[in-house]
Amino acid sequence: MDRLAEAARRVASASRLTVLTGAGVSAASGVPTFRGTGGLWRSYRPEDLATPDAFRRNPRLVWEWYDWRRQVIARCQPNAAHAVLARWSRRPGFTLVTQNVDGLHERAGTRHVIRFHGSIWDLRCAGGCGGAPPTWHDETVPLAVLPPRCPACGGLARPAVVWFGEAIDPAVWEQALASTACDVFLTVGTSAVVYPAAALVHEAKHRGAATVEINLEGTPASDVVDLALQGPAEQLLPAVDRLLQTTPAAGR
Ligand code: BJW
Ligand code: ZN
Repeated sequence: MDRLAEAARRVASASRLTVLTGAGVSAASGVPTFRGTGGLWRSYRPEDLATPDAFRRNPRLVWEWYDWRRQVIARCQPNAAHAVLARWSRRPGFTLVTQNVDGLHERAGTRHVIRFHGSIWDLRCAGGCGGAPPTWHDETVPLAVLPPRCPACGGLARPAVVWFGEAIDPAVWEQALASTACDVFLTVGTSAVVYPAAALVHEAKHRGAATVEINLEGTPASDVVDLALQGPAEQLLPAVDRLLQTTPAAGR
């Protein structure tokens, strides 16, 4: 059986399907990935900007990066990969864990989304003053003032995202971990190098899930999963979805 048919067979027979996505899912929408061609902004690596230290040193520089990304994302539309996952999210037992902060899964209508690294559209008080809501939503592009300020204390606001060295929100971590108790765990468009997100596929396998990867190229996860498919998510997911229509099914 070819790999696409095998993926379709596994997805069709899963009562509990969990999908982990990364930046590659949004690449066809025009959202730059972090690593690889076009992954750099003004020659900074994400590891140099997405950190509390970088923000302490130069909040304006970090906010310029986020403001630029917000402007890019605001012009992007969900692609065929997002659309397939949105359709699958109507199945009972479906969970989507995304490392992406762009909100494109939600814009495609996906249900049961766990935002592992937060949202680029949410802000919070960098000083944690307690006077403002824990996070607030702001889709203004470009932002009127850089860096933006906390409405309660006037101190710096920051993106409500998870930076290197920061812990995943414990409630989010619990939900993501619970989602690894599934029949099929599908990882799509992630380089699988950033932890703890990259640990989820190992956990799913440990718990007995069949594991499948869709990615343009091989990743550290490719050696772990039961089935690895190489190619663009925006083509392979629709191809799997089309095969599902003809695969004797469970759970659809
Ligand atoms: C396509 C495609 C197409 C393209 N179709 N595919 C050494 C070992 C292990 C861990 C560590 C270590 N040293 C440090 C750490 C910890 C660190 C870490 O993992 N670092 C690694 C880089 C080594 N992790 C952390 O710090 C985490 N926190 C933590 O560990 O806390 C501990 C703690 C506990 C208790 C208290 C306190 C602390 C936090 C990690 C946060 C990551 N944050 C970011 C930024 C989020 C906000 C923002 O967006 O600005 O998350 S970094 C960035 O990487 C972002 C992404 O979500 C994440 C993953 O990237 P992703 O999605 O995989 O993108 P790419 O670009 O890497 O890959 C795209 C892939 O798509 C490629 O493979 C392409 O081939 C493919 N592709 N087009 C299909 N069309
Ligand atoms: Zn404040």
